[in-house]
Amino acid sequence: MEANTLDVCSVGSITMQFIFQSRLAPLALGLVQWGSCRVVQFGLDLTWEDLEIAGVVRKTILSNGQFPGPPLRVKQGDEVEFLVNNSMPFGTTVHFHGISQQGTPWSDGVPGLSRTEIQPGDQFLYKWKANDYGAYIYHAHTNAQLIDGLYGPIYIEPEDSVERPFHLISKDLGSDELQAMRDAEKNTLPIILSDYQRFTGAEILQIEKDTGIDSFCVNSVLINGKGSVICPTQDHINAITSPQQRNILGNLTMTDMGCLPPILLRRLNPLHLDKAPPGFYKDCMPSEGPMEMFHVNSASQYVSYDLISMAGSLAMRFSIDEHPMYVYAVDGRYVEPTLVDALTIPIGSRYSVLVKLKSKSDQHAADYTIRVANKYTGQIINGTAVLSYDDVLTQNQKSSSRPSRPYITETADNATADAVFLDDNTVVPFPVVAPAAHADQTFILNVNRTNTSYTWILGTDSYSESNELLSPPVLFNRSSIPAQYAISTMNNTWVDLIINITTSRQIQHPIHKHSNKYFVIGSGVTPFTYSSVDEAMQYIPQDFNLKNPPMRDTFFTPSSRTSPSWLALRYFVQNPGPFLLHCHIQMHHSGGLALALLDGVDAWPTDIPEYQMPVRVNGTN
Ligand SMILES: *[C@@H]1O[C@H](CO)[C@@H](O)[C@H](O)[C@H]1NC(C)=O
Ligand SMILES: *[C@@H]1O[C@H](CO)[C@@H](O)[C@H](O)[C@H]1NC(C)=O
Ligand SMILES: *[C@@H]1O[C@H](CO)[C@@H](O)[C@H](O)[C@H]1NC(C)=O
Ligand SMILES: *[C@@H]1O[C@H](CO)[C@@H](O)[C@H](O)[C@H]1NC(C)=O
Ligand SMILES: *[C@@H]1O[C@H](CO)[C@@H](O)[C@H](O)[C@H]1NC(C)=O
Ligand SMILES: *[C@@H]1O[C@H](CO)[C@@H](O)[C@H](O)[C@H]1NC(C)=O
Ligand SMILES: *[C@@H]1O[C@H](CO)[C@@H](O)[C@H](O)[C@H]1NC(C)=O
Ligand SMILES: *[C@@H]1O[C@H](CO)[C@@H](O)[C@H](O)[C@H]1NC(C)=O
Ligand SMILES: *[C@@H]1O[C@H](CO)[C@@H](O)[C@H](O)[C@H]1NC(C)=O
Ligand SMILES: [Cu+2]
Repeated sequence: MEANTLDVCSVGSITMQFIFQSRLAPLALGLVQWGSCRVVQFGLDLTWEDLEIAGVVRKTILSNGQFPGPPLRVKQGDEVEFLVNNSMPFGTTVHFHGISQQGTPWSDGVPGLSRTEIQPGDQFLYKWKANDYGAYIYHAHTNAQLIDGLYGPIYIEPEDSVERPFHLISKDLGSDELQAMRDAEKNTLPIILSDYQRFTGAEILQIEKDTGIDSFCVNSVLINGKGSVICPTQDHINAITSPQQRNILGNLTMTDMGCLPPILLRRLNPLHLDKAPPGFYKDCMPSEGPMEMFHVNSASQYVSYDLISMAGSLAMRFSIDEHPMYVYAVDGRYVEPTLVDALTIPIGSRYSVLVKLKSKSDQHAADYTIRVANKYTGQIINGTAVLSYDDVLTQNQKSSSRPSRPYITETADNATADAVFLDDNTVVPFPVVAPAAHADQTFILNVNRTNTSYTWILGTDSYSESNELLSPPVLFNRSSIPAQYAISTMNNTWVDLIINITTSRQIQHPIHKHSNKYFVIGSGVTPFTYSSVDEAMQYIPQDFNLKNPPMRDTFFTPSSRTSPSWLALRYFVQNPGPFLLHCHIQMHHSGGLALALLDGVDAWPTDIPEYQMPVRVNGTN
């Protein structure tokens, strides 16, 4: 990072006013242009208010009065100044998911590691550089506040010099069509998939303790914050219950919310079913909310969407009826485009897709249904939105047209024999970057439940809630975190993390790493009984890919349906500081499936800028 540029940027920004942007003023960004360096200023005022979502009124975190939060759009190379004004009655932090925070570990937003919570009435200025292009997301990182609604999309427009992969789609693409793809990318739109519960994060944590029941059952699937609570009949639920679910259920049935009954958790701890409030895993209460609509026009030929999962619990499978998608970027990095009909989004991942639009004469449906369905075994639930062409079909043409044809069913299965699903393991980055052939250090991190249905370990212990309260945070005192919750690495080295799923029947965990991305160099559905990747490669070389592995910040562990399994991640330590590795299922994270990576301990920053301290709005600090 060029210090000069940084200095100029800081000087340039001093006179700027932060703009607290809302949908009403979408172009109002605080912006300073200074030579080649832009400083983008963005303000988020957080409030805790009643909001109706999917027809249910509940306390929700609003960002500048909105849910989900407003989009942040910057250019690669920009300096971002992100001011959070906490007008809520409790502390909070904001994390920038997927942003590497190269040289700015204090802006990573993990309480206890990078900073303390922003107290009610305080402000905090996060500063980071948009080194990498692509789709990201900001979200709360304190307690279970993510599921209370604090999240919003980030898009970093690539520099012009970055090569796009669109020409790989076909040799026959004309320059018109390539230009249409470039234009679509420039106007890319976020589609945030999430799930909704009628209880707040804090309430859910309490219900888990009171009942002994792990929370995995939700009330609604949201698309850009919109959806409904639908209660199918028990007969319908029974009819679509899968053979795999039946196998687990024995003579029981899925609940009226489509969930596995928690009674199956009895072997882990005593349950107090009577303490579960209605709507926690059963007693479905239907309610209606708005449905999200995406308007397109065939004249633009292509449209681009950034598909983002900010679910708390579900694995979202996504498709648009009769519209295959070219997946061209994953987790904010280009890939060789792959044409698919549907894909599954691990919580926290981003998939950028180009969708070829139908010409007017090819539009045989009035509207095309966008389908999102949960792929995890624990619950049958789905949500829908609409892709609607603005080309003026007459009302007559619209009403005589047929419904659109699905690729996926409401249980996330293929609806046709030839529907193509994305295979994450075969996605090739563009351009390919190969990791080092050998790692300097290997950590085998066991994943297992502990003694209750809602507590987990990653490594040797269950990451304690009290680690969020460490003060000063670990960045300022490395010894403040007890040894069992952290591993240490040296700067400028290669590290292997083997996520060892030690028991069968765990759901696929979306494993997220803060700071820079990892290479997904291997996975397998057998027990990992080796001491390193080098050793494993002597026995099971077919389970590894060091040539062109996916580069991700979030990736599913492989299925452990019938046997323990494992996932091998290799990363380069280049950004000294404390960063979290964790499962992005909110209740697994809260239940301890997390570990602090003390990266580059030989080169930790000592000169931490003053702006990391909270700013008091009405005080002197
Ligand atoms: C910041 O928060 C304070 C109190 O928490 C509030 O009075 C003020 O209006 C907020 N500022 C903005 C710009 O929203
Ligand atoms: C269901 O199966 C369990 C044992 O698996 C048995 O104890 C119970 O009686 C059965 N219930 C019914 C209604 O058949
Ligand atoms: C789920 O899918 C079914 C079948 O396509 C549909 O009838 C229902 O409306 C969908 N649910 C939601 C909430 O969109
Ligand atoms: C889904 O795919 C499977 C295997 O590929 C196939 O056997 C099945 O018939 C397909 N389902 C439908 C509805 O076509
Ligand atoms: C996983 O956890 C269960 C329940 O606490 C325990 O019985 C089992 O021994 C653990 N397995 C491993 C491989 O650690
Ligand atoms: C689980 O273990 C922890 C620590 O060993 C203990 O504090 C807790 O009471 C145990 N919970 C149950 C339900 O046994
Ligand atoms: C750092 O934390 C350790 C462990 O809590 C404590 O003993 C030590 O005094 C702390 N150092 C400073 C400078 O605060
Ligand atoms: C990884 O998990 C397997 C069970 O799947 C276990 O046999 C093995 O000992 C574990 N590896 C380590 C290093 O703990
Ligand atoms: C850490 O290592 C990276 C990669 O080699 C290097 O660019 C960086 O300057 C190092 N950081 C420090 C503080 O030495
Ligand atoms: Cu998990």
